[in-house]
Amino acid sequence: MTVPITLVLGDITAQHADAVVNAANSSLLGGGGVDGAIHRRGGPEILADCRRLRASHWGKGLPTGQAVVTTAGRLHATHVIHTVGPVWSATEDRSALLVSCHREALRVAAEVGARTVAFPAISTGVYRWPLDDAARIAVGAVREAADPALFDEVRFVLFDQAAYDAFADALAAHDG
Ligand code: AR6
Repeated sequence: MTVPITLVLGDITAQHADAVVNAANSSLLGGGGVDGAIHRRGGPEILADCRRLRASHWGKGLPTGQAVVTTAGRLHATHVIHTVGPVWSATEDRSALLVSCHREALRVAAEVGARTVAFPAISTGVYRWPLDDAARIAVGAVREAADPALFDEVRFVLFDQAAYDAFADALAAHDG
C-alpha cells in the first residue's frame, strides 16, 4: 500500500490540508513566491512563530534541507511546515538536499499528527531548479518516505500548467 499522491493546479494558500509546506529561506522571515503568499494569506501569527523559532533554535538560520513547524494562522490548515530548498547548481549535485526537504517535512508532519500534507514545487522558482528534475526528485522522495500508516494524502499544488505537467509525468514514470 502507498500513500495517495494527488496533483492540484492552483494556489497552495487556498488548500484545505492538515499541513501546508512552505518553500522558505533560512532566515524564516519570509520572502517572495510561495513564502510571501503563505505569510500574506496566513497573517502575522506565522511570522511571530518563525521569530520565536529563530530566537530559540535557529538564530543562525535553518539549514538547507531541514524543516520546522509553525501555526498556519488564517490558512485552511493547522500547520505550516517551513523547509529550505537548495538553490539549483549546474556544477554541483544538490539533489540529496531536495530529497531531504521532502523527507524532513514529512517527518515533522508525522510528529504533529498531520495526515494530509500539501507541498509546492520546492526550489523551482527563485531557486531555479529545472521543473522536470525537481518533480522527479520530489515524487521519488515522497514515495520513499511517506508511510501509509501515518498519511492519508500527499498533495502537490502546482502553480502553473508547466509545473503540473512535470509532476504528472514524474508520477506516471515513477508508478509505471
Ligand atoms: N501556490 C503554489 N505554488 C506557488 C505559489 C502559490 N501561491 N506561488 C509560487 N508558486 P518559490 P523556491 C510556485 O520561488 O524556488 C522565496 O523568496 C512557483 O511557481 O516560491 O524554493 C523564499 O523566501 C514555483 O514553481 O520557491 C526563498 O528565498 C514554486 O512555487 C526562495 O523564494 C517554488 O517557487 C525559495 O525559492
